[in-house]
Amino acid sequence: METNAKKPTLFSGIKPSGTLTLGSYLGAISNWTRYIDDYNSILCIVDLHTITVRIPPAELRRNSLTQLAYYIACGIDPEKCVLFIQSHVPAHAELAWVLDCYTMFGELSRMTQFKDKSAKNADNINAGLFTYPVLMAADILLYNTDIVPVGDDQRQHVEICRDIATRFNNICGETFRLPTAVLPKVAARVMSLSDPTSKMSKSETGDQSGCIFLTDSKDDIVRKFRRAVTDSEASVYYDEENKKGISNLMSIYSSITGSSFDQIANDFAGKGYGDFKLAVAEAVCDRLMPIQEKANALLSDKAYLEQVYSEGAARASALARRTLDKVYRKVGFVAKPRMGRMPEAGK
Ligand code: AQP
Repeated sequence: METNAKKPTLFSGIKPSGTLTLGSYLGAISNWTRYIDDYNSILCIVDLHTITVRIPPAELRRNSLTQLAYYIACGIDPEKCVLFIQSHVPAHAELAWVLDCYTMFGELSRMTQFKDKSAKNADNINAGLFTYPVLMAADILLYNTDIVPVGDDQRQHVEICRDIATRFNNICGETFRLPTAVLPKVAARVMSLSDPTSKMSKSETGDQSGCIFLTDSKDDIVRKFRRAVTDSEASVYYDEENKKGISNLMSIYSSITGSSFDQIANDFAGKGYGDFKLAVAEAVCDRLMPIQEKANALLSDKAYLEQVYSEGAARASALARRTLDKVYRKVGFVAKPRMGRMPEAGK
């Protein structure tokens, strides 16, 4: 896909830290597909971010390719966007270093995700976990991004990206466009079905009964929704404070079917929670089963996936290089010699 100067730019990505969840799908991926025709869409598998938490190498490789197949199966057409794997474009890590020098220790210390992940990984509070938002700022700023469609948990990271960009622009002169986070109207934070006070997360290793994975079988999906934690009132209406479980199920159902909360309450008036849970499960299965089938077919065609991520990396590299060169000039680095003019090794 050639980028079109008249269209605004969208950037987003997901860590291949596990199997994609209904949260990743409703909070991010399904939103990307809404914008793909009207934006230059730069979509990424952010593997560099993933190693802030320990993950076996074979698992990371497998997750990355599976995620690519699922992006495409969910409707991310590689002909309509730039689709690539983050580590294939070195400009991300290069810009992150420069931006590290324009980011304050104090502002990184306030990041909610850093505090959460540090608490969960007390034996591995590494510097990458701390500077994660700077790499994310580099991801976004490299492409002159206008919008970043993300779930609610990533809103703070887009805000710090704006702060870093503003600081750099003030010190070095106008360089970066300021991006805006775009959150879905419903299901911006899909909660665990077994504990509706905590977010549905793909790297949750403990009790997985609250998490719908995009690879789950129909039976597993129905079983998980049947067991979803709710209240004892048995009346379907939206109340995020007092009926967290039901409100979460209503958000999921609304996001998939397009029905408003009032409509749902109306449709299920006088029916028990059992009927509603089953309806949500069916809506989710109807959406996910064709995606799974398509993803499995794609995963058996490794050559095609390689072609997609290779072309994506070439396009992303060309776009990112322009911004990185500009940044290097602004901070005062001597222009890089052309490779052809470099002396041969040993001379
Ligand atoms: N439960 C969710 N509800 C709504 N949106 C969600 N997202 C993730 N979970 C939900 C959105 O999907 C994208 C995924 O980003 P990520 O994987 O890079 O990071 P994350 O937000 O930390 O996602 P996870 O699943 O919780 O990953 P782990 O467990 O590895 O930390 C983002 O746009 C996110 O908002």
